[in-house]
Amino acid sequence: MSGQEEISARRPRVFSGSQPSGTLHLGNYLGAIRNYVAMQETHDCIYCVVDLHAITVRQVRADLRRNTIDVANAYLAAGVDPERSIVFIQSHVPAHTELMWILNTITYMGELRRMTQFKDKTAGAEGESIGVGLFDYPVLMAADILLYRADAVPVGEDQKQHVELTRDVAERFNHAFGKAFVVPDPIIRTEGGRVMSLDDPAKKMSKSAGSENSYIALMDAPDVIRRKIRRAVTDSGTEVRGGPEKPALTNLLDIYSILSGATIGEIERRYEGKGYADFKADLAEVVVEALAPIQTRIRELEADKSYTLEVLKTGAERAEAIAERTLAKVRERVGLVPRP
Ligand code: ATP
Ligand code: LTN
Repeated sequence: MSGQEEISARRPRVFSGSQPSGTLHLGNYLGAIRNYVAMQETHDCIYCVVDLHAITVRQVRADLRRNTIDVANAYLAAGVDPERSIVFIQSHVPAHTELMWILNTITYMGELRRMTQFKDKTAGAEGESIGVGLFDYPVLMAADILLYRADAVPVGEDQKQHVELTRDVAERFNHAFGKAFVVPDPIIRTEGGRVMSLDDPAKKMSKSAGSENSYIALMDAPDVIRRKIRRAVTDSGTEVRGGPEKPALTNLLDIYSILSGATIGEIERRYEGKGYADFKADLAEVVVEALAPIQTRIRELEADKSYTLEVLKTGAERAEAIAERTLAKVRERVGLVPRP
């Protein structure tokens, strides 16, 4: 073990990932990436661009390539520090798919069939033409997390069920074969854990579903952000006051609150006697200002592509060293003969 690893072994470990399946949006930032950055203060962090998850839905080759680098750039621009954290691309470390195979043998069809994301993504599709990868998606995610013996997994609310499945599979393996895995905890912020779509507050903000007006992309220009927020649906009434009967406004208040640091109550008081239009105009400026430094940094990273590639190369090497150690133990536990 190197000196550096000995020191870092004292801190709990974090693993998380985002898919390069489209443009990252404000929901990804508030629900996940913001927490990736914060957790570097207390944890050893490993952040992955999960390209093998993205291909469970058909991707255009050139877009997948670009989106993969874009997600890495977004991590770095938001404040993930490659001196402290490991940043890498999932497909660069083959241990993920190898562990997935082994975990497949102890995961139940019934468990996977109950996953909400699977049900959502296959709603209306004929069973005969649904890809096996979409079904098996949570097992690859379990492999991602368990390979690094992660204690904590920062994700948005929608991924909680997958982390719970990961816990079940880890416990099942440890019980059946002897301890090899750490059972991880999901870390979900109440604030920002579920940012809703701008045109339908019943759906989460998403990059793969819904129209362009339903989300704010990390790289949206200021005028685009202003237009999208102006057009965002609001509830009936005129008062700027949140609550369960006003899901659309509550979502906008949440975004305002997280990005400005003001409480919902403070914001409501600020807009007493004013209408939605004033509130939305100010919210747009809050979002524009919050994203500006990230956008600037992303543009810098795009101008010098070699930096990100170097980070990803080093990241894959460091990740692989950890992953291979876990995998060796798993092989031994299962009874696979070590390669001479
Ligand atoms: P899609 O948006 O296309 O459904 P996704 O965003 O769920 O895909 P990822 O890019 O892998 O897929 O998600 C990255 C992280 O962002 C995950 O931790 C996920 O839980 C979180 N996340 C995604 N959408 C939201 C949202 N609307 N609010 C909060 N967090 C979100
Ligand atoms: N399924 C996750 C992405 C993901 C992930 C992971 C998150 C893949 N592997 C491991 C945390 C830990 C999603 O957000 N759609």
